[in-house]
Amino acid sequence: YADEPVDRDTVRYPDGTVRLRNPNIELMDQDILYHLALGSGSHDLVEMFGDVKFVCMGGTPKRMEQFAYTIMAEIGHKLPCGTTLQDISQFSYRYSMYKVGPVLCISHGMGIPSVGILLHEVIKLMYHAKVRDPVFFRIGTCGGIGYEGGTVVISDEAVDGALRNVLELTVLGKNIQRPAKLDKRLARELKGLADPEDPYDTVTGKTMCTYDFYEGQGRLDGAFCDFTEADKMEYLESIHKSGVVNIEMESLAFAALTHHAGIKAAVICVTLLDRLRGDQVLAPKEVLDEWQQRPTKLVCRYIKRYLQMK
Ligand code: R2B
Ligand code: URA
Repeated sequence: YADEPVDRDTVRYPDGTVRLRNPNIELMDQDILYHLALGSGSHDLVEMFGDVKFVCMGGTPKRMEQFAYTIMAEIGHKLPCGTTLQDISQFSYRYSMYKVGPVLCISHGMGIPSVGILLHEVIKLMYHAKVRDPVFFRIGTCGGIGYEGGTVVISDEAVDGALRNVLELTVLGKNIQRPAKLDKRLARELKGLADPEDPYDTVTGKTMCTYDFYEGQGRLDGAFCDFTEADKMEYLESIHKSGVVNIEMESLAFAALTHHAGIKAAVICVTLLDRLRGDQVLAPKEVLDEWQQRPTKLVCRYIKRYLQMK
């Protein structure tokens, strides 16, 4: 497919397992996945994670725990009698991780650095566990550009605050860029699972990813603001014209690092407000909670379809 990441086959082994683009790892006696509280020496990672097929990430530990219980009910996964789901990364005190059969549910915190550190370790986890062809999803929240609160947005590409389709990072004092590509076919398949009966819209478009929630997203309501409302609107209207449909804070790293690893990935977020109309998240908590279930439903449908097809 024209949309497939060009280097997926050079990045993975022929059996679909993740090949690490780092020769150092296999030379190490053991690899400690510090922020996950796991290690290749201390845990049998193949035994624990070898059957994983889907990795679902979202910002908060609570939401990912809820997602784990939802997907458990949806796919009919049973826990041993009298047990509850355990947070596998509990003692990292950083991220939370729940495993429900082939689905791994992990919280990623806020922002590119947080999701970036996690992705390094989860991609290595996939390698150590010999997971084949994993699919990664980010289920999140965002600000809509021209879409009211409660709209589901599937990203077809991620751009930074200057509309560049790359993740830039400083390595050994030099700036390097990695293409922030998402799997367009997966995005189309997800869009195809939106139910016309859903009482909200599901749209596809370009996602802007910023390093900040306030000034970085053109908000007037942070602790600091050195621009006018007219400047803000001019910027938001201009990115809207360039095809940006939403703004959030992780998609650039999520797209760039999964693409670099040859892993299929999608980002599905619900808008909490229309940024063309305001800055503050005003919807009541119960409404926000219901909205946040919406991207989850799409991902559940995708996973169920896949498991039924097996
Ligand atoms: C969406 O929501 C968070 C900020 O409120 C951030 O993690 C994001 O991408
Ligand atoms: N998350 C963001 O990053 N921005 C918003 O406006 C809402 C949620």
